[in-house]
Amino acid sequence: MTSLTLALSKGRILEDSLPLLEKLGLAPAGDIDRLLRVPSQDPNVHLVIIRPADVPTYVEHGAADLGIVGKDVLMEHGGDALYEPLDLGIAQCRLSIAAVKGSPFAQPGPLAARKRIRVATKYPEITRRHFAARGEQVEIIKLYGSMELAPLVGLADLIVDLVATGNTLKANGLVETEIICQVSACMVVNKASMKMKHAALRDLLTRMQSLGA
Ligand code: PRT
Ligand code: MG
Repeated sequence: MTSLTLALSKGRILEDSLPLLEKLGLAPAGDIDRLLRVPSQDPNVHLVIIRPADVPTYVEHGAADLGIVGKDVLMEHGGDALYEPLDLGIAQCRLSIAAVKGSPFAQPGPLAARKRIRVATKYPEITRRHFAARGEQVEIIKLYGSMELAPLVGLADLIVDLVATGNTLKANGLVETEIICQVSACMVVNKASMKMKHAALRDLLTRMQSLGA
């Protein structure tokens, strides 16, 4: 039997992935809080549990045959080297622009009249592409988390961040001014694996699809 390695995004995507893995008979057969590599209930499928941002890299290099990753992470990474066969519909949110409520930056629309807009984000590539597509040049301030804080302390005029319920923005006195894109977790597959392990991968992807993913 062909053996497969599936890379899972640690954190909230992992939580949303577990019920799906359960249904597929691929639930972790080991302590996922401690182990980085665990067998699954299927002896032919191993799981690796890694930082979300590392999943595209593992799959691209063939260290994992396939992986579950947020579209936000995939878009930021650049997904050309991977097959993206399935939207799993889990870990849904959206990537949005937000500003301090009542500030001049809270008005939707072009930024043309304003000078050197500073945008704080964990997603510099997506942000750059988004504004560049509209012919707007912005100064991008790369952060690794808690983007909501940046406009409150004068580090940035806008943020580009994930929004689910909107509660975090609201609690911090911020308003969403524009949705860049909808985000959910998807399955990505290594291109060489897709050829070499075609039958095993097809079978797995078909089973996933039949679960309504
Ligand atoms: O630890 P590391 O830095 O590697 O990753 P991480 O901390 O970003 O991982 P984690 O566990 O937070 O998972 C992130 C992934 O989950 C993202 O890449 C998305 O694909 C997905 N996801 C889905 C979300 C959300 N929903 C989400 N709401 N990731 C983050 N949020 C945050 C958002 O950044 C904001 O701070 O939740 C807050 C907003 O939520 P609401 O409900 O208040 O709007
Ligand atoms: Mg984290």
